[in-house]
Amino acid sequence: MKIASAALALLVSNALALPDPRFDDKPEKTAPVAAARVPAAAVNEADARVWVEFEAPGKAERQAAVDAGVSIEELRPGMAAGIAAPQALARAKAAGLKVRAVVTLRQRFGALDFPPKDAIYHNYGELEADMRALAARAPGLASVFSIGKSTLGRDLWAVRLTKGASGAKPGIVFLGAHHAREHLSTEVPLLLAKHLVDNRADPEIARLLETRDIYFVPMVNPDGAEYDVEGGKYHMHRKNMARNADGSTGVDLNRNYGWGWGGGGASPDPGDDTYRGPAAFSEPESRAVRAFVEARPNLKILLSYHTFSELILYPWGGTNDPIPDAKALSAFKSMAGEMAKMTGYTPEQSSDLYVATGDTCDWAWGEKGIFAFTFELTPKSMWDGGFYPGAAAVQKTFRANIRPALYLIDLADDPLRAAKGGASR
Ligand code: 0X9
Ligand code: ZN
Repeated sequence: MKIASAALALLVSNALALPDPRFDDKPEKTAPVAAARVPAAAVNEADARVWVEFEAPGKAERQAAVDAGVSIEELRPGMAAGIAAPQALARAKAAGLKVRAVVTLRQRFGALDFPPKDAIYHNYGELEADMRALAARAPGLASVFSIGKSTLGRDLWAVRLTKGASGAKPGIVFLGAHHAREHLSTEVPLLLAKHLVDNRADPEIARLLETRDIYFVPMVNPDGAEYDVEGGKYHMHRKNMARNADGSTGVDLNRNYGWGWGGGGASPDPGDDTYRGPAAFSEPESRAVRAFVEARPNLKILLSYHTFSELILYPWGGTNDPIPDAKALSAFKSMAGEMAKMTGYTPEQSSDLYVATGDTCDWAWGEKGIFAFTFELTPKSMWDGGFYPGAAAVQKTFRANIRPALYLIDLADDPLRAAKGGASR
């Protein structure tokens, strides 16, 4: 699509945009189906990024790589590996990293393809259809609305589950797909929303639906997610589809939030996979999440799903310091520990993985006092499928994540309860 017609389509779709949803005490009205379609993503086809493996006996080496602009994807004993633009690789080498292997992404991953073997995963259109179907079969409980527009003008769809008036109810939000290629992170919140609706007669779920205000935004980065499966091939794309000043594509939305923005582990180089953007909240997607959160002061807990590595992370991620509030820290640790027992995932402070500034959870906790977690879902490693673990991973990962989700929804009335020894009643 030529620029002029793409811009026109964007204007048309923006003209049809709904007003920002405001916090109120009634279920959202499900948004009408928009007439305009968004333009197909246009991107430079040449991909110069490489897969790089280097010695990493400790966190210092991981941090040096992240600071050089490498996006770390794989940890093995004494080693780490990830994706680097050519300039990030050069910086990593200059920083003294002992590089053991460098191969092109295509050499490393081959020609991966989404459909038909992975057709169970939802693309953007299927996601919207399923969310609408969910709202249609649960009137008075489920509603679908847009929290804003993506860079290319796609609606950022949310589903809200709550029974009856909701103004005073404590809230929780589950986010997916800040990172384009992390498709499982869309499936889990979508399937969780369906699970709650389909099991609304279950006494425990009925109680939560009556007493909590529950939101799901399964695809925060629809432009990137759509591009990642464009043409029936996986593109290993992480960022959104912003066109950067130097002609490169994309901002890392999990480096674009406004708490500690611009510090370590978030690249200033637009070509890097961890590019933080030209300013905090420069991107419509992160701004939409901010506006959504700010309009709902009842939100007490946020869970941002990512893949992969099977980790449960809590703030801070932008500094090695622990959060200063000892009681809150004890609650974070206890919640992460409980959910680790339920899933087999590893609980740790985000920065134990590596220090990276501008992520969703540091902002949500630092700015808003929301108990915010990052889940790195299955698989455990690149050898088990990495970002593309196949169809079988969907149900398995969703099932593993039901109990932690219910646990957090329950705790939303008072997350500090966790510090006092658990959420059981
Ligand atoms: O780097 C990220 O954004 C997350 N990992 S991912 O492989 N999904 O990209 C981890 C974020 C954890 N937060 C910090 N370390 N700040
Ligand atoms: Zn991620």
